[in-house]
Amino acid sequence: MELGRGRFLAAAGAALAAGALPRAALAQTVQLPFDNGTRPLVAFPQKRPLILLTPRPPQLETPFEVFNAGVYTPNDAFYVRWHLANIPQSVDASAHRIAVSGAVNTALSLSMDDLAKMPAVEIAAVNQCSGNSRGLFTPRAIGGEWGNGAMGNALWTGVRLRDILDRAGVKAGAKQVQFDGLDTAVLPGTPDFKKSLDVDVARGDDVIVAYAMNGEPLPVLNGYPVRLIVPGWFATYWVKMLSAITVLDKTDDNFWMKTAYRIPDTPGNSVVPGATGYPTIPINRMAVRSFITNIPDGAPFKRGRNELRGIAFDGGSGIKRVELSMDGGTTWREVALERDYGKYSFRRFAGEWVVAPGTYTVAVRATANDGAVQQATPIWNPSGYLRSSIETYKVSVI
Ligand SMILES: Nc1nc2c(c(=O)[nH]1)N[C@H]1C(S)=C(S)[C@@H](COP(=O)(O)O)O[C@H]1N2
Ligand SMILES: [Mo]
Repeated sequence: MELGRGRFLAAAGAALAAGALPRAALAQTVQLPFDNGTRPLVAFPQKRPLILLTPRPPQLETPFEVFNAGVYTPNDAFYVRWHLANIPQSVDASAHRIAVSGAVNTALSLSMDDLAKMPAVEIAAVNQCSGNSRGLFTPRAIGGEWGNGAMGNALWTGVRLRDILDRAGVKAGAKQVQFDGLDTAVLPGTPDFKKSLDVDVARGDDVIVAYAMNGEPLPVLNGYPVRLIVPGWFATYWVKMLSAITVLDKTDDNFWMKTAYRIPDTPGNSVVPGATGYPTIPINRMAVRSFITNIPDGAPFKRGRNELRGIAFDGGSGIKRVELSMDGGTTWREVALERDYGKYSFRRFAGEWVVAPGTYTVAVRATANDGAVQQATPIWNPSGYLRSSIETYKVSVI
C-alpha cells in the first residue's frame, strides 16, 4: 500500500522541525490539562487531524471526544507512537515476509498469503501506550507528555502467534520470543526497537499476528501490513510492521527490554519521587481504568437531567462495576454497563444524573473482575507509566 501523499511524513517532519507548522495546523490547537499542554492538530496520511506530540518519529494523540462516539476507535483517529524515525512510508504487502527463526526446528519465511491460509481469529482489544496520561504525573515524569488519548480500542483480525510458533516448532528450553519490525534508527548508536515475551505468554490463546483492524488493513502508521497484538498488555509489546519473530534460549537483554519500559517491582508499582535502588521488572499488564467521555474538563453542564457516558477497561479480566460520584468521591452510585465486546475491550457505561446549579467534582471508578479497583491516590514512577487512579472532572452547572 502506498501512503497517500507519499512524502508527506518527511515533509511534515521537516516543516515542523523547522518550526513552520502546516497551515491547517495553525487553525486549531488542543489544550491538554497540564502545563505546556497546548498542541496543534495535524493530519498525517490516513489520519484525521490528531493531537501532535512529535512529528518525527510520529507521536499523535487521539482527541478524547472520539471515545464518546463508539466502542471502537476508528482507524483514522487511532493514536500513533513510534520510537525510531526511519519508518517505511509505504510497504509492499505482497513482498512482505515475517522471518521466524532462532530456537526452532524449522525456520520460516511467512508471506501475507501464508497468514491468510491459517485459521483466523478476531478479538476486541485496547491498545494503550505505557505512558498514556504521563502529562498528569506530579511531579512530572520524563517522557512524552501525553494526555489520556494514547489509547484506542479496535477489533483485530489475524492468526494466533501460537499457530506460527507450532509450525516452526519451538525447541525445548526456549525462554522468550522476540519481535522486530521494519522501522530502524537514524543514528547507528540507537538500539533497534525489539520487544520480547516469555514463551508461555507468547503462546497464549489471545496473542495474535494481526493483519486487519476494524475490518480494514492497518493504517501504515499503525503497522501495516501486520503487527503483534497482545491483549491486556501495554502496547509497547504490540510490535508494528512485524518482520521477525525470533525464539530466544535466554532472556532478552536488548535495551528496550533491559533498560527501557521497566516499572518498579514495588507495591502498586509505585515509588517515592527521587527513590533509587529498587528492583524493576518489564512492564506487562494494564491496570483498570475508567473515563467519562462526554464532559470535557471545565465545560458547563445544564441543570436537571444529564447523561454521563464513559469507558472502562483493564488488563484482561473484564469490567465488573463502574461507579460515578458527583462529590469528588465521597459518595458513589453504580451505573449501567453497556454491551460486552469481550474482556479486553473498552466497556461503555452510561448513567443519568439530576443536578442543581453549583460546581461539582465528578469522579469515576471501575472495578475489574479480578477484584482490582481504582484508587484515589495516583501512583508515581520515574517513567510515568501505568497511570490508573480515579479520574475527576470539574463541572459547573448553570
Ligand atoms: N515496530 C514498532 N512497533 C511498535 C513501536 C515502535 O516504535 N516500532 N512502538 C510500540 C509502542 S511503545 C506503542 S505505544 C505502540 C503504539 O501503537 P500505535 O502506533 O498503533 O497506536 O506501538 C508499539 N509497537
Ligand atoms: Mo508506548
